Amino acid sequence: MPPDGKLRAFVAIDVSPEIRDALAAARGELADLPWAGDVRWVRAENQHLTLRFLGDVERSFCVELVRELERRVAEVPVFDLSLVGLVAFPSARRPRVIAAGVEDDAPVTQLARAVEAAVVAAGGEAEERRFRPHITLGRFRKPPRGKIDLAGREVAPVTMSVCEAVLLRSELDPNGAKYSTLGRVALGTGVD
Ligand code: 2AM
Repeated sequence: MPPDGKLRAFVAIDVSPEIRDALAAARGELADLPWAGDVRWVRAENQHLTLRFLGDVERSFCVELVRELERRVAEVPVFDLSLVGLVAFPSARRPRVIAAGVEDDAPVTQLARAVEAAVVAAGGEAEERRFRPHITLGRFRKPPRGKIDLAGREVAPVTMSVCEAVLLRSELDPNGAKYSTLGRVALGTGVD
C-alpha cells in the first residue's frame, strides 16, 4: 500500500482491442515453452505501453501533472504504433519480463519525452533510466534457468493510432494490479 494520502500511478498508452488480440495470440505461441508456467501473464484489460512510471505520488501532484500533460502532449502529433517482435527484458540471459516491441521508436519516444517534461514541470524527479518502449505480456515469478530463446515466436504486426495518453492509478492485488483512469490527455491533431 502506498503511504497515507499517496497513490501509485503511471502514464501510459492504452492499447487497442486489435493489439490485445495480437498479444493474446503471441502468448498462445509461447505456451509450449518450458518456462511458460513460470510467467504471470498480464490480463488483457491491463495491457498498456508504459510511458513513465511515477511510483507513489500525492493526489495534488496528479492534478498538476494532468495540467502539464495537457499542454505538452498536445504538441506531439498523433502517430501510428505497430507491434514488432517479442523480447525479453532486461535481457534473454536474465529475463524478468516478456514483452512485445514496437516498430519505429521515434514517435513514441517523442511522446515519452513530452511526458517526462510534464513530470518535471509538475515538480517530479527526472527519470534516469532510458526509455525502452514495449508492451509487457508477462513477468517471471522466478527467473528461468539459463538463457531463454524466443526465436521463431512472433507477434502479428498490428498497428493502432495513438491519439491520447492516460494517467493511471495502480492498486496492487495478489490477483494482478487493478488500474483506474485518473486523466486522459489528447495528442495534437495538427489542427489549431
Ligand atoms: P512494464 O509493464 O513495462 O514493466 C505499472 O506498474 C507499470 O509501470 C508497469 O506496467 C511497468 O511497466 C511500469 N513500471 C516501470 N517501473 C516500475 C517499477 N519500478 N515498479 C512497478 N512498475 C513499474
